[in-house]
Amino acid sequence: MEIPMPAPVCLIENSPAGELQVQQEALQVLAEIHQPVVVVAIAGLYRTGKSYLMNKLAGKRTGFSLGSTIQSHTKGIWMWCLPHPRRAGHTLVLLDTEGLGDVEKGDAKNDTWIFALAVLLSSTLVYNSRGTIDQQAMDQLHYVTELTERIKVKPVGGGGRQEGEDSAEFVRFFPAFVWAVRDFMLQLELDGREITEDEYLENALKLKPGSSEQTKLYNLPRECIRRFFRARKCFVFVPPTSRRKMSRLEELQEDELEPEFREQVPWFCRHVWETSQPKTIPGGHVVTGAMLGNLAVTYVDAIRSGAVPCVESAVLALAQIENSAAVGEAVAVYKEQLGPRVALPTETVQELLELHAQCEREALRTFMARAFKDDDCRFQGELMCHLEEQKQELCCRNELASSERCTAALQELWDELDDRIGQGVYSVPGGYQCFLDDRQRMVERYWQVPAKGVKADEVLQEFLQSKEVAAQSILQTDKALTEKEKEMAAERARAEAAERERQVLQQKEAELQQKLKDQEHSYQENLRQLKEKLEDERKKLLEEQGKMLDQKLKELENLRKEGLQEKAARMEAEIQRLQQQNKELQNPPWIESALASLHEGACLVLPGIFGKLAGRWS
Ligand SMILES: Nc1nc2c(ncn2[C@@H]2O[C@H](COP(=O)(O)OP(=O)(O)O)[C@@H](O)[C@H]2O)c(=O)[nH]1
Ligand SMILES: [Mg+2]
Repeated sequence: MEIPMPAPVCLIENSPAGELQVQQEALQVLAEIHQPVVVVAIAGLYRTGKSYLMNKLAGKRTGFSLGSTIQSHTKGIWMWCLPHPRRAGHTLVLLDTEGLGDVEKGDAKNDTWIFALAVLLSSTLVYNSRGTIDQQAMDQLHYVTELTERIKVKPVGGGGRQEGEDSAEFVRFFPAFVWAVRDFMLQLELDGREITEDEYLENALKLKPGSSEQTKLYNLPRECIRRFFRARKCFVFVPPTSRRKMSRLEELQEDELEPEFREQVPWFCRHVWETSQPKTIPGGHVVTGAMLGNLAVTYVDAIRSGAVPCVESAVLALAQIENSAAVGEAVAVYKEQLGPRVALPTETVQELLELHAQCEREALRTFMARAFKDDDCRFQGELMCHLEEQKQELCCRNELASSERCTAALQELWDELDDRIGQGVYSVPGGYQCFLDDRQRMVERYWQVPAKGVKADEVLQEFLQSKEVAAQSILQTDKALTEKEKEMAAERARAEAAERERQVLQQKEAELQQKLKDQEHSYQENLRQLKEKLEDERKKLLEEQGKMLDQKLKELENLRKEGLQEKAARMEAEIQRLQQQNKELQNPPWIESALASLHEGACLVLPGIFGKLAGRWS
């Protein structure tokens, strides 16, 4: 799928009046993107070459407009969606922040929010600065230290969480961090030894021992970056051209750029394209373009209402939207699957139920792939209900098709007898027996009509019953029979009718039993797929926890190396808490409760399982 997006649009406006607003045009673009998105955001002071670098990531010469152009620009977050250059089936979403720290462009009080939103919405965050990573560059990163007040993980009243407990979880869902240092003129050296860019960054992030106010201030941004961002990377760039030509940068040909710069840019782009992950929410569910739009709306709504955006609440809100859409999509898949396969009437109910089961399995699979955090199985229950309705309707249609075919066949066969009745063929002595023989032949021919479906017996019974008056009249006028014989013949006719009736009832009862039994199959399929999904979710969580644990262990080691015992002790406590959580993940209570919820819901929708399972569960 190619998104026709020739130029970036504003996603979140930071108006001069100090209001944040998600832009409809951008939302419409996102709503059409059903692929997973890899979201790369860039932040940093204005006029540090961010937009220029983002255009490189887009693989375009122009796009995000550069600060040097006269046109006035909306502050906020700009967005450009492109087919991902390295990941088939993914969309690359570039988010450029406009005007961070630019007081001339209006109110700067929302800048920290813009930065927080860039963090919340991206899977890779590029922090862009100029010169060297010095104290000034660190001071400008106050945006990072302020994140603890700008992002909440758990909703308020989330059960007495301790100070710092929330930010300890940032690393679970924060983007990868890339520091781009522009106009870097120094040698990459440390104590006379050549170092890599990453070593340069890590060295700049070293903490100082001690507890003076000054040391605390020095350490804070460094600590935050180390604690919040698991993957860190650094790229340095020389100035792209001479100062004289800088304002015409966009117009310059490649070969007019500084050769070293021309080498550095592709390294950076390659890294971002190849290592940036699809955006996920906590729990590991992958975010599509449409979901990204909803997330932006949820976060901005929270900020506008004066609250601090909360990740778990946003995930829950998103889950409502997605799960509801997943029900719709699953029902559509059911119909789509059924459409070409179904040829009504089917020979037996069994055949129809098997067809239903196949389509149901696919529908459930679709639902499971899209839904998440349906902890109480409300949406799965809803789907179950819809599919049960679909099945009922399918059965009705099947019966109707069968009835119509059988009635038509009988009518056609009967026409012949009707003609003969009209011609008085049976109004002779011995005519009744003759009629019975003809009728018997007609019934035999009826049995040979193919594909009559499930209503064959019932329709025949009703049909013969409707013709009984005519039969009795032939019987009564048959002069070859005595009164006594007529009585006996009438009695036989009644007995035969009763026997047919009994058989039809028996058949109906058997079908009913079969349908109920089929609900048990339906439930088992629901249960099987839910179990699979829950297990999958558990594994994803374990994986997420594992990565978090790795990061914290690494950080612990660093802290010990740097001789920061107190901080190391705190990190150890965090690690212990994580390990405890990991243990609980061996057999998490939410699995049990989700399965119980499913059963509860199923009992309401599928009475067929009720009798069987009630005893087992209560
Ligand atoms: N010195 C320098 N200027 C740059 C660099 N990249 C772009 N510029 C110029 O800096 C100005 C601002 O660039 P822009 O990308 O709009 O910066 P932004 O405000 O951070 O998005 C423009 O005139 C660019 O041509 C760079 O690496 N070094
Ligand atoms: Mg810009």
